Amino acid sequence: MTSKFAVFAAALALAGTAAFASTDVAALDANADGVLSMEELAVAYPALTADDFAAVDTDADGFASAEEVAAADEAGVLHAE
Ligand SMILES: [Ca+2]
Ligand SMILES: [Ca+2]
Repeated sequence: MTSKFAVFAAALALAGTAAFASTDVAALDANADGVLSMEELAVAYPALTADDFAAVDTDADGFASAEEVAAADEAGVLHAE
C-alpha cells in the first residue's frame, strides 16, 4: 500500500458524497495490492461478467484500479444489485 494510494483513497472517500454510487475499492481489495482483480470486484458485483470487467479495466492490465472503478461508477458500467 503506497501513501500515494492512501491519499487518493481519502480523496475518493471525500468525493463519495457525489450523486453516483461509488465502489469502495479499499474494502474490496482483499490482498491489499491497491487494485481489484475480477474475483475481488465480483464480491461487490456477483453478476459481473468477463465483458463487464473488461469494460472497467480500460488499460487491459487485468486489474481494476481505483481510477478505473471510479470511472466505471460514473459511466454506469457497474450496478450494485
Ligand atoms: Ca487486489
Ligand atoms: Ca487496469
